[in-house]
Order: sequence, then C-alpha cells, then structure tokens
Amino acid sequence: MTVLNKMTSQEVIELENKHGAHNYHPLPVVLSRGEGVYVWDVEGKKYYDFLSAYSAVNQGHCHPKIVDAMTNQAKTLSLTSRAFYNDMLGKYEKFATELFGFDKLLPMNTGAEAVETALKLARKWAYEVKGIDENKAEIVVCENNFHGRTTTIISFSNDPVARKNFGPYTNGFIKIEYNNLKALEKVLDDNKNIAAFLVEPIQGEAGVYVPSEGYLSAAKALCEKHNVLFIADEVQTGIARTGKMLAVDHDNVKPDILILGKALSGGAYPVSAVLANDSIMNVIKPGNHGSTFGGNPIAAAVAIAALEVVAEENLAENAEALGQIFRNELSDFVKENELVKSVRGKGLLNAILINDTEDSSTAWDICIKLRDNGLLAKPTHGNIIRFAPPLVMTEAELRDCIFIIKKIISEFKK
Ligand code: IF1
Repeated sequence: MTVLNKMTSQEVIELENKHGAHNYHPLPVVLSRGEGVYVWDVEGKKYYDFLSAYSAVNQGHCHPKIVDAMTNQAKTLSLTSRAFYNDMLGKYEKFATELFGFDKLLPMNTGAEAVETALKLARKWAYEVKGIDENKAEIVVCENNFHGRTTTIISFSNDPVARKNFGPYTNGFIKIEYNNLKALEKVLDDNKNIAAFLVEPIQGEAGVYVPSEGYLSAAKALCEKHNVLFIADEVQTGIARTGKMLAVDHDNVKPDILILGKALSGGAYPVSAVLANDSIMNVIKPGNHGSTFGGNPIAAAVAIAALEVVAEENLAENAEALGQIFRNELSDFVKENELVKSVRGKGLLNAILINDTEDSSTAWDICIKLRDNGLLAKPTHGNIIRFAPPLVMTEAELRDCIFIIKKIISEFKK
C-alpha cells in the first residue's frame, strides 16, 4: 500500500497538514521509534524525549515488560465489554486498590473520562449521602486548571483557546484561585451545596505551578470540616512523576477520590481510573455509568505491568534524585543567565520560565534548537518550557541533557 511507503519528515508533515484536523501545532519532528528515554525520527536521528507524551511514558518507551503484558493479553482476549466478566479486571482492581489504599476502582480509558467519572460520582454522592437538594450541587475548581477536553470540563476552564465557542456550558462549578486557602475557606463557608473540591496537586498546563508546602493538606482539612469531597486529579502528577507514587504523598494527603491516567499504562494503551472508598463509590449502581472499553483485559494486564515496573525499578526514588540534580544545576545556571527567569517543579516534572514577553516565540525557538541538538521538549503557555523525561533515565544521561540545555540557552540569541 502506497500510504505505508517510507516517507521523509517533510512528507509526513504535509500529509497530516492536508488530511488531519489542525487541532495541534506540533514541533516539527516526525518520530517512528522509541526505546527507554530515546526516540528516533524517520531519518534515523536519535533524541532524548523530555516530554514523555505529557508524562504518560514514565516507564520509558516500549518497556519490554509492559509490551509483553500487552501483546500476550492481545493474543488471548482483548475485549468482552462489561456485559460479561473477564478474568483480568478483578485481578487488576485488587492490585491497584491495595497499592493505592482504596476500597474500589472504576476503570475508564482517558484522563478526561476519568475526570468526568469523578464529577458524576461526587454529584451523586452529594445528593444521596450528603443530602444536597437535587440539581443544586456545586463543585469547586481552580483557576488555570487543566482537566481535559470534554464539554463539561472545558465549561470550567478559563483558557479561551480551549473554551471559546464551545458553549453552552455545564453549570455547577465555582472557580477559586489556586494555592489560596482563604479563597477555599470562604467558598466553603458561604455555600452549603458544595459536593467536592477538584484540584491538581501541581498545575501542569498552567506551567508546572507548584503550590505552597502544606496547601494540599490544609485544603483537605477544610474539605473534611465541611463534609466536601477532596478530588485529586493525578492524571499528570501521579505514578512516580513528582518523586513519590502520588504527588499528594508529599503532603501526606489521602484524597476522597483519586483520578489516574496517562502513566497508569506506561503510555502503551489508554488506561484511566477513579478510586474511592465504598462510602462514596457504592452510590454507583448498574447502568449509572460505564464504557465499552473501560476495564478491558488488555488495559488490566497493561496497568498491572506498568505499576509493577514503577516499584521494581524504583522510579519514584529515581525521579526524586534526578529532579534534585536537575533543579540544582539549572537554578545555579539561571542566576548567571539573562534568558531564563527561574526553574521550578518537583521530581521530574519541571519547567523553566523564559525571560521574555508571554507572546514572544523565544521558548518555541529554543525548543527548535534543542531538537537540532537531540533533545525534545515542548513550550507551554506564557514562554515556559516543560522538562519531563521518562523516569527510567540514568544520572549520566540526565547530566548529558543538562549540558545540552545549558549550552543551547547560553548560545541563544533572541
Ligand atoms: C492535550 C497539558 C499535559 C491532565 C490532567 C486530565 C487530563 C490531562 C491534570 C486529560 C491531560 C494533557 C492532554 C494534552 C495536553 C496535556 C497537558 F499541556 F495540557 F497540560 F499533560 F501537560 N487531567 N493533559 O494534564 O487527560 O483525556 O488527555 O487522557 O493535548 O489535551 P486525557
């Protein structure tokens, strides 16, 4: 078939441009292979991956254990739907609930679906357990949040690019400032109809914005005081990315509802999940919620393998140690470099802030130069570059990458 003939990067880009919807603006690099921390383009050039598919590939590209679990299961049984039992889902649910310390797991596929699930769960709990009048429940969210792309989720986004002209929007959300406990306290004091507080432990899309120490635990305490569910969206921060299995573990917080996605599968397959205890999850009855693919045997096999890899290869500890080196090295560098304002993050979820106007192309131009020098990273809103390599990186590889990043930024001319 001609469409499968070998193509140059330029040809692939033109093909996508012509036949694909323009809902992305990718860095011009066309990848065709990945292994561990490396990816290769169609011309054979090798790169360090410093995005990890937005933190989905924490376990590294094509991890052999995860690929084996996936291919073996694919050859055995791939999908039954939930109309019947399959012999993998229960095993996975037992494994994951014991690992994260919850009674129950509800399996979905994408992050946005899991967020939607958590919102539905919180609302149903509010009416049936907390006793809020029907259709009156409110969910508190944070400014500059990113939780996905569905109509309800973008209803409470304040990013005009993600939101404008997709209305009418879903009601029932109150937005407060992130990292502001007074704002949370006020909204909880003023309103008796609040079901839940939905929060990212670190705001990813907002530019790796790390809240003050103690923010999450104090927010959790406020929620408890008001009988409001604390929902942690760990789709991006979870599964060892920030140096602990969950980012809330840094603050010793146990969410009422935990949302996982991305690296729950090591990037091999779309797998997401919502975890909660029985007092909450038991409001969901047959027919209330579901998904054709959610909880399929391949997803279950892949997720078990992906979570085992995190423990077997000490990925949380590695992310913590390498993250310290990365931020130490770059904050020293920032002090003597005009182009970079600061470096921030936790574990291997980090970002540098470029010293330029928000709408200038400096971050993008630096990413192009990094690409030319064998390192792939992507700019995000407001001249910020996110650095999030796979967690299987070695210290020597990280130091090699730090060298490349410093070199490119030092040489960079606006
Ligand atoms: C895109 C950012 C990352 C998420 C959190 C839910 C979801 C995401 C905290 C939804 C997804 C993505 C999706 C991707 C860009 C991206 C992203 F730049 F927007 F912030 F990762 F850094 N909760 N994050 O971060 O998960 O439905 O996509 O599986 O282009 O939308 P999904």
